[in-house]
Order: sequence, then structure tokens, then C-alpha cells
Amino acid sequence: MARKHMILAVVLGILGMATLAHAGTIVAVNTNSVACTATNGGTGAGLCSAYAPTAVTFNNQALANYPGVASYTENGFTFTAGGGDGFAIVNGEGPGYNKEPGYGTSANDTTNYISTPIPGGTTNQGLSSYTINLGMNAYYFGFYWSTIDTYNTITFNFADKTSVSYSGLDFINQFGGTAGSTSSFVNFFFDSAVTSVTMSSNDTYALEADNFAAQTPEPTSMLLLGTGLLGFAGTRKWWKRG
Ligand SMILES: [Ca+2]
Repeated sequence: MARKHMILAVVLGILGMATLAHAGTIVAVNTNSVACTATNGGTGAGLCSAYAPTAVTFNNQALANYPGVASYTENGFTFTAGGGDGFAIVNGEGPGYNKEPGYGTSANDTTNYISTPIPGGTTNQGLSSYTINLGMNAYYFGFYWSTIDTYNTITFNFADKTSVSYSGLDFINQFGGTAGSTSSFVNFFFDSAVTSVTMSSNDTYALEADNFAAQTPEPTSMLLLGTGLLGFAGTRKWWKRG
């Protein structure tokens, strides 16, 4: 069973007036962020959420390069390794071609971050992934994403047991960036509660992320509104049960 699901990308931060139009709508914003501070994401962590406190920094954790870790919990967020090599907690550029968010820019993240697959792990292992249980019904989710890549995929799992996946290319197309060269703090707003998010990347190359934030209260008719919304359709599927 599947039904059409809309994702809307806001190219510019928008103040507005309208309300969310469709159940299950996702709005992605890649322009709004703040510089991280010592108390919000950590000094030198690059960009943090402009909408919610940073909940996951990995900053006080031992690095976990090959063979990575199976599970990690910080501030109520639980990360569980999925297929392939799973994930590792790393710093800087690693042997698995991973690059920290903000690589090569003034917003370079010099702190620990998460990478899937794990640097130095198996090559050509196929799809590596991890799932973040948010520990809440989230109407907002954001993180600092390094070099948004075509082989990255994000799957949003809704409380109603549906899910929807988007590739890095989907976001690149909406944000107008260039694959493999654009780091962004990305913000996602939902009008239907999301309980977990699965991050995956294909083959040797990585999906790198840091400074996760989420929020339960539906952010007031937010930004969603107004003009400048670009939409495209995805297919929202029911989770397999049993
Ligand atoms: Ca960090």
C-alpha cells in the first residue's frame, strides 16, 4: 500500500501566514542555521539548529573507527547500526573518504561526528545505514550534513507506521547545490509525527552528520508558509509488519 506524499523544499527562509496543507507534509529548509557555541553543539562544531537546542554532538565520546559501534545513545536519541558497515564516531577526514560537515569552509566541524559507512571498513559493502530513534514524536528534525551526496538516502519513519525516503540528489535538486561539494544544516518540519530517521549511504563513500536536533511541539505554522515553496512528490509506504 502506498500513497502520494508531498515534500516541499523551502529555498529561502520564509516568514509566512499559511498553514500546512497536507497531512504528512515535509518541509525542508537548508538556509536557516546558527553558528554552534560552547553550550550548543560545542566550540568548533560548525553550524547548529536555529530551531531547537542541539541534542547530539558526539563530542564527549571516544572515537569509534573500524569496526564502528552497534549502538549509541545521547540525550534520548538512540542510534542503531543497520546494514553494511553500520556507523562510526569519527573526527576529521578518515580513510573511508569521509569528510566532516563544513569541510573546506569557515563552518568546518572540527568536533566528533557520525559517519556511515565506517572509515576504513569493508569496501564495496553495499548499503550501510543506521536508524535514529528520536525518543519522541518529532515535528522538527535537523542536522549538519556534510557534502550532500547522490548516494546518501534519508528515510523518515512516521508514528503512523508509514515512511518516506529521499536521496541526496532529491535535496540537491531542491536546494540548488552541487553533489559532493555542499555542506548544509538541513531542517525538516513535519505535520505528522516522525519517531525515527534512517540514514544510509551506498558503497565506500559516506554520509557524515553532526549536531542533531529534534522537537516535539509543532513549530508554529512556521516558515512553511508563504511563497517560495517548491514541491515534489515522493511515495510514502507502509512499513512492513511482522
Ligand atoms: Ca560534534
